[in-house]
Amino acid sequence: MANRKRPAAPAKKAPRPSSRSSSTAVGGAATAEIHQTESAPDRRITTNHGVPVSDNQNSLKAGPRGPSLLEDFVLREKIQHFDHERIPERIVHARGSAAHGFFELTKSLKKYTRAKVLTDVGAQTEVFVRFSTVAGGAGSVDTPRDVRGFAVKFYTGEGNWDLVGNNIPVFFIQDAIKFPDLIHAVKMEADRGYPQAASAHDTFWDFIGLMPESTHMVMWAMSDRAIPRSYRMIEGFGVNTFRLVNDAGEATFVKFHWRPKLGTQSTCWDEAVKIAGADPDYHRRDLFEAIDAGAFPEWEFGVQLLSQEEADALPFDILDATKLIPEELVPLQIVGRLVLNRNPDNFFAETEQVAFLPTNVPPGIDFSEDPLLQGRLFSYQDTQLSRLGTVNFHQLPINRAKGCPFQNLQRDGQMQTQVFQGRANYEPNSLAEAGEDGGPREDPAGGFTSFAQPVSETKVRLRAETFADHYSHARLFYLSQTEWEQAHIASALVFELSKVTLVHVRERVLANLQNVDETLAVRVAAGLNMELPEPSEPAAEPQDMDESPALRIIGKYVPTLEGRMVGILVSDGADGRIVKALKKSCEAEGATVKIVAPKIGGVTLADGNLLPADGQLAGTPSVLFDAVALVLSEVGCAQLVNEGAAVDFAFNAFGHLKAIGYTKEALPLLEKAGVKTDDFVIEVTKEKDAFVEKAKARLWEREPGVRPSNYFPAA
Ligand code: HDE
Repeated sequence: MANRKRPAAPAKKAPRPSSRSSSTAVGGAATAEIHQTESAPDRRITTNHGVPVSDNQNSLKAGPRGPSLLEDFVLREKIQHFDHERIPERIVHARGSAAHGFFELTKSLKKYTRAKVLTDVGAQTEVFVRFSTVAGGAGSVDTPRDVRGFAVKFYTGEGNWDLVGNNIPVFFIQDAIKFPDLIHAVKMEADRGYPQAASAHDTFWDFIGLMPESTHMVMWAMSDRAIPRSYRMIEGFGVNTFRLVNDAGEATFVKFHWRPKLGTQSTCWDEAVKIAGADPDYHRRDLFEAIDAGAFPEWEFGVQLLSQEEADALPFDILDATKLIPEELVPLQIVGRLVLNRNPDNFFAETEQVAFLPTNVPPGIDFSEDPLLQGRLFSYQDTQLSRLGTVNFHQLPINRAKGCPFQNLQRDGQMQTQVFQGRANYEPNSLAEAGEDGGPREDPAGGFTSFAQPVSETKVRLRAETFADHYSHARLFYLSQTEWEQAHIASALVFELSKVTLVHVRERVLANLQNVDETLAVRVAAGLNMELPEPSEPAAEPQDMDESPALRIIGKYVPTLEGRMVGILVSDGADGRIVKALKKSCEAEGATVKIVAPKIGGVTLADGNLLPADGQLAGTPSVLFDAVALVLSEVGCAQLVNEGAAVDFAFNAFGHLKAIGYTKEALPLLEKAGVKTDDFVIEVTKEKDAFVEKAKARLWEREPGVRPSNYFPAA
């Protein structure tokens, strides 16, 4: 036969060849040998309509070298289905990762709500949680400077409750009508199609400068909150103000919070940029691997509760999503916990098709009049129709209500999967009187009711006077930060504005920043080497508020190795006893330890044993670890001293303020990398494991020495 070319050799563990002769083509002609698998009758491939498929390797052709035949329904169906595999990605929050788990209530909120998910202490409610970035497309990297979505679907016994929040408690805009403008401005620019997943460009900062209400959120977006270390280490916030409504119909305002058990932790900006190259799936992999290894991420669930009177007494409007309620004014009460303990089985079916709707609330949880929230109440249902293509998207397994079968008289529509019985598709009906099933009915007592908020106003297109203060909370946030965090905000602003080509846009932002804090504006102007323009005229004079330490990360940082990753760089001839001791003590503190070696096959230790590597040096840089140790032999170090990846390994770990453990043989490499000895650069021996304590934190005091520009001029 003409075509005798063999396909690639099957993998080692290839299944047995088919019992059907693989050298007999359709029509009986001999053809190339193919790799086929034999199937049990109940595991055989069929078409989508159930016809068993005999050959999944060859299309139907007029002879082995002839044209393909139109009648090959097996080929056509397979290719056509493939052609339609993608659905429109989310217009925002396109890139995300998700997991299953449960929510458990630890303290009843019965006084405030009749929602059982918040009153039944000890009860576990199934959840599906999707984390995301906002600006980039579905295929973008995990570590840009961006807000992170934190969307939780609670499958409660009274219907799904979707708490669709972010890792930042406020938002850029006050009114939903500005959302398309905001998103157009931040996404890639319309003519050139870049930058992807980056706010550092003209149109974003143009919009921000012209929308002073965005200043508070900008402070957060420029802070380290926007470059998290892991999805497992972000806080979550419901952002908008909601209401809880109790059995008596009384309402209490509520803000929802998630607090990570592993502590809130971020990366350095330089590190985040390098991680994007080293592992674009950094957060996705981190979440998946942690859950896979049984290290289930956990959050505390907290609420801030306040009555109408307490809300009225605050010097800002709780309906304005650009404001937060400082915990020092209204304390956070921890009332539950969230545990993620199962990875999705299928990314598309679950993570991609999950549809969150802020309108999904069980009886006892209600909305506020926040004009941003009000717009969201329309948007999400609408976007699901365009993304998932049918009003029946709620029937997809990941979206379907669980533990409370839904029933109503809505019928038909594309992709209807329910097969309804009987004639009752309307009500009222009296079919029951004839012995037929009359269908479900409304439940005035148990059903969802809206809080009876009195409304009697003139129709207007106006922003409330109480929304006019755009700077007090931005100032509160900035001044509540530690000096390190303030420096990071200033340098993030310098970085972003340095990518802005329009000088007048930079000037406008500088003019606005002066209403936040004069020293911040001076620093940013110095970083841009620009004159500080006149301050802009604020719509309302900014007020000084009491600092809120709860808004810091560094101040709240939990020193722990729990959920962290330690990398040990080894060379041939290294002392295996030190590696073993280090590994043991780091793992005892909850860390995952990875061995990095010049070659993936590993190294031969001083005692002659082979130590296999988890990562090869060039592909496993130190940015992927929270702390590193260099356990080298003299010869090994001499080889690595001229290896760029090894020098970068040490240089970056130092620059990213991490603890570095070293054997004295590794000193020449540290020297080459410009690593200076400080409290966090410590010798490791088989007896000394002081490194482990240091590995739990970063040495912020090192930063002015490695990135002095962040600290100039001093505040
Ligand atoms: Fe969203 N947002 N949003 N958003 N949002 C969407 O719905 C929208 C806002 C948030 O993992 C979309 O299913 C409007 C605030 C998250 O699937 C869309 C406004 C907060 C996710 C939409 C906002 C969020 C979305 C796109 C201003 C924090 C991802 C895809 C009025 C509380 C959910 C989708 C997931 C997704 C609209 C503002 C959080 C277009 C109109 C404020 C976490 O409907």
